[in-house]
Amino acid sequence: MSYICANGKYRMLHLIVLILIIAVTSGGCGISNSKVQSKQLTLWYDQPAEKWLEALPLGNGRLGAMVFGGVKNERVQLNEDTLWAGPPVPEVKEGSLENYMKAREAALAGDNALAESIISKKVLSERIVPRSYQTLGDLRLEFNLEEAKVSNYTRRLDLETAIAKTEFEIDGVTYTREVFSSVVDNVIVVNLTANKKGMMSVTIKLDRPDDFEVVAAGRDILQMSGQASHKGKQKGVHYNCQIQAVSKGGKIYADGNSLKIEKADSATLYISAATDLNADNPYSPLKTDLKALCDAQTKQAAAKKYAQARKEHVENHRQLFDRVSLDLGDQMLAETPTDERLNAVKQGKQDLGLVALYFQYGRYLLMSSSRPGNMPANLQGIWNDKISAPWNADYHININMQMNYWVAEVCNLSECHQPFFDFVERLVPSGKKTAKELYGCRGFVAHHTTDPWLWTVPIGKAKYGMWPFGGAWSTQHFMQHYRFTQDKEFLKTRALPIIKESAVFFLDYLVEDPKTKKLVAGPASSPENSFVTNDGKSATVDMGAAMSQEIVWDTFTNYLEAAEILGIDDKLSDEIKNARSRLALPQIGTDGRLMEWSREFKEKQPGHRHISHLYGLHPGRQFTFEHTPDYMEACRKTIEYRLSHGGGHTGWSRAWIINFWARLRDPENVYNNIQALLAKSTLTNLFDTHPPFQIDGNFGGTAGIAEALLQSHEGKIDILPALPKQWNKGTVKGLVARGNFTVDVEWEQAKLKKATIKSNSGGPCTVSYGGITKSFDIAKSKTVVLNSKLKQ
Ligand code: FUC
Repeated sequence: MSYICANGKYRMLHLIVLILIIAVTSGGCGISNSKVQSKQLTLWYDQPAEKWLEALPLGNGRLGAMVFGGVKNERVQLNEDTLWAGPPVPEVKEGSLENYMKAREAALAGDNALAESIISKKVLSERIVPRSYQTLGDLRLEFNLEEAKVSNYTRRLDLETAIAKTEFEIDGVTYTREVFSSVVDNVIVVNLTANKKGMMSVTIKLDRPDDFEVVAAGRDILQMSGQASHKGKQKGVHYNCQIQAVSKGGKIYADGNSLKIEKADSATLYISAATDLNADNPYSPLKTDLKALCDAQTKQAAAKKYAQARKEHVENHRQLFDRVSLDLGDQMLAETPTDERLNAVKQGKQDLGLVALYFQYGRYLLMSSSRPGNMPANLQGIWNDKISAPWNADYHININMQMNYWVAEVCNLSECHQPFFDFVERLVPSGKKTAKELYGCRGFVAHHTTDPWLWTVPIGKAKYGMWPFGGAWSTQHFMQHYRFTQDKEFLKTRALPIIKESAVFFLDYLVEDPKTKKLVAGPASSPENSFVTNDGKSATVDMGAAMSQEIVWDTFTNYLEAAEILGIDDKLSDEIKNARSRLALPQIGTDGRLMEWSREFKEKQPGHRHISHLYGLHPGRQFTFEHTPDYMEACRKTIEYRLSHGGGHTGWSRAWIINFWARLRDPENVYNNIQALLAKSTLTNLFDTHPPFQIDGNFGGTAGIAEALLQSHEGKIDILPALPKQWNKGTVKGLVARGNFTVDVEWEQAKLKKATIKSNSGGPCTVSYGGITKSFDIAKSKTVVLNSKLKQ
């Protein structure tokens, strides 16, 4: 930027402030550090974003914005969560059932390479790409300001208010710009002010990389519309976007396809957008008049005063955001810009305040990208500036989308889980068709990925495509939601029915291994690793790969638990019990690691990013210290081996590893991998990077931090199960444990000081800490307060 000098000065200033803070917090000269506290939950920078990946994300679950904070030219990149290119989508290949059975025969006879070749040629459908989630476009604001004169520049994202604010001075005038995406008003709001009358002049434009038309509709409205496509192919949704400008003072008029505001005191822009995607039945688009809808939304919002719309937005946001707080005892660096803090971590420094900020950012991102009634968070949440995003920013369900939701329940954002449930349920009709046509099975199946067009067939290459477990893994979330909320109605009407569809699929899909007489699933891959067969060939599919068996076990166990709670004990339960007892279990290899496949094949990538065979450790609960200590040891060896061969190199993989270590109650490795996630896989706006940007690692990392502080998958509340000693003193409030308990924990010298457990449903509660386990009966809405010996 051309005002580096001014910023250079500013950097000096905050260095001095930083030294002062250190003096205050260590020496205690009595100055309040409230200014520091106000920044604890803020990402902030002293220069505008140059690249999209430096911009700051906002979202109301549906409408997303990335704010750059430019002085002369401001760009606010926009998203709407249903804006997708469209069909054709892959269909089941003709003859695939017969050929799949031939591949199975080959695999059961031990010829994995032959099975692979049949599958590749005759079972997998063609990958039809791109069919991407797309940008809605860019709001461009052009100001007649001289960048060289800027001083006191800051841009920030306050997680407590969900407002992005850019502020700077030029010639003694302070310019302030605020942007937020309102759940209450269903619009994005941009407010532009100057603290001297008549100083706010701006040209407002709207564009998109492709497929758009912009018109000024009257003197204060811009409208953009079009149909998503990829160069005229893969035609998808029709969309509409409207900007309504309101100014205080000055004049406002249309100039060609842009709006101009001149010499106003302030201005506010209200941005609405909508598409005709019919999420329940995407092949039959909505008939809504999109222009009329957007017009009504901006008009309604614009009828409110800016201050009122802002107030309502902040109140709405805080209802969810304020439920959880985390203090890791070190906030000294809150006065330092976030990018500098991250750089310091990359240099090996510790910044626990940044860890706490990252944790809350994960919660913020879920609230911003997944609110009830909307689409679930995709590979990029809702933020994407491209027409063709990496992996189409689709819904990968071989880890990524599930990882997006690991935070939802434990981090007290249960309602943000809803879009995931709605989406997975929408896959069922298509998944039943695929189960029947491709496998000759009842029930529902989905493979490694899908999108709003709800297709469920296996595509592309065997190593990722031939994997019929994406649907079943997703049903695990329904059971988790019940376990956390104790919502029996949800269990009965939504969880049990969908888990049943997956369980029934597996009853039909499993086959007896002629040698062991055990039931095995396959042929299927273990995402997305390859192995070398005993005769030196490369293959990816196997009968009874560890993850396949673990997902089947989990699905069966979830069904049986749900049925028991609901008092269902019928023939199906017996069949499932019987099948579960005959399931082949994962094995431990001669080197002590958990075997990824049914035989001790050499993996082609020993540091592979997926560590699928540890599903039973996390997010499953098949492996625990209490019941399967051997598996726990094998899991530990598996992760160590992967890490020593370059594993954890993608953000999401590192995030999963944090969760694994937390389950293995290994605080040191939790700490080291959180450091690595920040140092190696985090961008300056704290987005996770695969690379490229992929949001799963943000959510997985946040979930991992929660998992170090609280676990509840073993039928009891485990307090501080993997607390790193570096998090010496701290407090977490508002986490949720299975059984519907809200838990606050305070610790000192890395030891529990006080735990406060509130029961939201009432009933028995077992708590564990430091080798002590105690049970209590807590009435609904009542609280117990425990000390380090778990005494009340
Ligand atoms: C999975 C991973 C890739 C990537 C993609 C979107 O298939 O193997 O690393 O994250 O999803």
